[in-house]
Amino acid sequence: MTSPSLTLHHLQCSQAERIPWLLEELGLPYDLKPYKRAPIFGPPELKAVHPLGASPVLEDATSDPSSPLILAESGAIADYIIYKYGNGRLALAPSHANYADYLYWFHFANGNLQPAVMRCMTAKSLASPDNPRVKMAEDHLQTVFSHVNERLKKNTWLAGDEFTAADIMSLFCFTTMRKFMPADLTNYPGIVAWVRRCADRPAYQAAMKKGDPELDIGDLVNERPPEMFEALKMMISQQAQAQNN
Ligand SMILES: N[C@@H](CCC(=O)N[C@@H](CS)C(=O)NCC(=O)O)C(=O)O
Repeated sequence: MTSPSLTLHHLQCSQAERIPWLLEELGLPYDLKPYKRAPIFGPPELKAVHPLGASPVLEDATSDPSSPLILAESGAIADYIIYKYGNGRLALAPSHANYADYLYWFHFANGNLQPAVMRCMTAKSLASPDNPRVKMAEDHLQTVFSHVNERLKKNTWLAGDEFTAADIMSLFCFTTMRKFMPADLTNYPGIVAWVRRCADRPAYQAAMKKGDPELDIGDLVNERPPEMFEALKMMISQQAQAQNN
């Protein structure tokens, strides 16, 4: 097989980190094009790559360098890489006893976990802590985190005994995303132990060093939330000042 020619359009401090991690685990070559947030959302240059201006975006020039394939959506990108260049590694095959677990937890990341964190983040940014909608969003997030915690108290990895792309898809919500939505993991020891198992993997460390050298992995894996993303912290304090004036 010819060596793949892959470029990752990588928004720093974002869920885009999933894809370099996957590629490092698979030992596949790639170029990484980093983009800084401007100051909170993606910079306009990302819109030139994909209409949504969101990241990750994969550019695959392997078959046709003059007209590379452009693919967004981290789940789709992960499946594409796994099946096109990874011989199915890091996925479980239909014949595997944990096939359904793999599918469930792979899709749970973007289908349930991340929306629950986003909902909580949005509710908290729009209303005061005692607002019933904030309370509902927090309760739901607790239910979702408890569900993941129970799974990880009984299993080393989300799909069972094997590390898979389901782990890669999910980690961001418990690490880097907490720089935007400061969730405390103290009550979720199963999740914390798994987060540390993931962060100990050389492929994760290599990917973070390439894509997000400014992020402190030690800070991301604590039970207590990591330092808030600086531009968001500033925005929140400016809003608070404006309300007080
Ligand atoms: N569902 C998409 C979400 C992509 C997405 O929204 N990425 C965020 C980073 S966490 C982004 O690029 N935001 C910048 C913006 O929307 O301006 C995926 O899984 O790839």
